[in-house]
Amino acid sequence: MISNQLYAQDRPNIIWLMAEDMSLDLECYGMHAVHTPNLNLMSEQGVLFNNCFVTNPICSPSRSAMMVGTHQVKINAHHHRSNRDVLLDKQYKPFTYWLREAGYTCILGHHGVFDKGRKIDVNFQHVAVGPWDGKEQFGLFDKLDHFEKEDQPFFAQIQLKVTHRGDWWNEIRNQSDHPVNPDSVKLPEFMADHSIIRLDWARYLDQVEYMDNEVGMIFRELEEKRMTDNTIVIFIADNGRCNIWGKGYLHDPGLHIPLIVHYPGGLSGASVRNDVVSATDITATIMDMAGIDLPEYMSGQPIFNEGFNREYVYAARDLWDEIEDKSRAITSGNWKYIRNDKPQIPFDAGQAYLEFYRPAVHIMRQLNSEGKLNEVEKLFFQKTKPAEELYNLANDPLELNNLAKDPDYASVLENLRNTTCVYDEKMKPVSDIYHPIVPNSVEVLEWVKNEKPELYQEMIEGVEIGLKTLSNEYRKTKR
Ligand SMILES: [Ca+2]
Repeated sequence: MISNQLYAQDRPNIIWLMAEDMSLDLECYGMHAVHTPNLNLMSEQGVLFNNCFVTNPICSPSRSAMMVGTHQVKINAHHHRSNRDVLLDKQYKPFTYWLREAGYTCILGHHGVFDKGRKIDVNFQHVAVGPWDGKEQFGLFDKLDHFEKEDQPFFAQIQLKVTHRGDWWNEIRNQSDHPVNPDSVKLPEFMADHSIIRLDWARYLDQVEYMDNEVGMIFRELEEKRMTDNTIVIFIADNGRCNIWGKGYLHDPGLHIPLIVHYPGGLSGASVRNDVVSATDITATIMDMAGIDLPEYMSGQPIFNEGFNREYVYAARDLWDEIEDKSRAITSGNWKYIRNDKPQIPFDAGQAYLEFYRPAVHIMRQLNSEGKLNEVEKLFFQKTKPAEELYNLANDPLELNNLAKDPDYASVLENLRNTTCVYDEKMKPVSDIYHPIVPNSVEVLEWVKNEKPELYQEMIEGVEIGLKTLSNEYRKTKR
């Protein structure tokens, strides 16, 4: 342990910045109408990845996989917010355990970012701060909110939560010196061009700009503390944007995330990589950069090693609140295959939580009922899901043309279908313990419908009425 700590002094600090619920919606990835000067600079001086994907399109399963560096299905952490009272199977450890063993101080959050950035959200027994033995002690980090010289080498995981939908979005937009003009945004083709949808998109980009500013603040702090050269900064998201086909879906707006790595002391800048990377590879990369041998169980691989050779990212959608779905996908960056084991659950499943947070769905549902959506806009509102989906991402990046039934692509389909089965086998859960949680969003939605019909009507008309405040109010009525 002592020798590790001595050796550790030469090791780089590592900061992992994780934006919430964001797709490749940055200026440096070509998004229109948004200005992200700090992330632009980070990518100019660092390495930008064009094909990074999470292993589940929502928070907790995705974060569980990243925390262990192993696919969430394999470690039985794939059901959203479930199994929080279940121990991580003893063969696995959170990667912060290994970092601490190697002499790193592990820090969660930052005092200067929105809401302090302390979200963990993993589906096994854990606490934020304290030691870990996996039996009686479940601490993932050593301290909160500040990285200092005496913490070196340190690992800091900072959540940039502002981009997550919440009651603060209007306030952030109102405070902005340069609110994004709804007329300047460019909506993806699968969304209806409607003033409320444009405004909602602009509001989202306002949060992205706020978040970019937070990234700039972290870099300034590194500069002031003279840590820039020996600190690796990694920027990533935990899942895609909370909008149509995004968060919750195995389509690219749900799975495809930004990844930028900045390390002036060790990586040459201004480079772009197009090979396919899994979010679990980031975990492996951090351990590798900290000089730690990777445990056998890790499904992630270090992305800067010569031997890095990922062909596919395997992703899964399972329980999310009251929707017990099961779908699996693989992507090579050029091709995407999705197998929907429960095709009877439609894409627009009426999930209570999303009713509160997807203005575009309400608007487009209404337009659909009036027969006003075009063919690609209508896809989201199919009565059932196709059992299989196949997309040629090179020609069809928006995944509008399902080729699964096209005989010309039968062999591609067959190959990807079989490869998915290989992954199903490889990532088989280590146990079948299943302790699902029942969210109260279903009851709150019913209550709003019955007790606050005017507010409910506003929601249907595209106003994001939010869940948190209403949920608190509802709880009081139950006392
Ligand atoms: Ca998230």
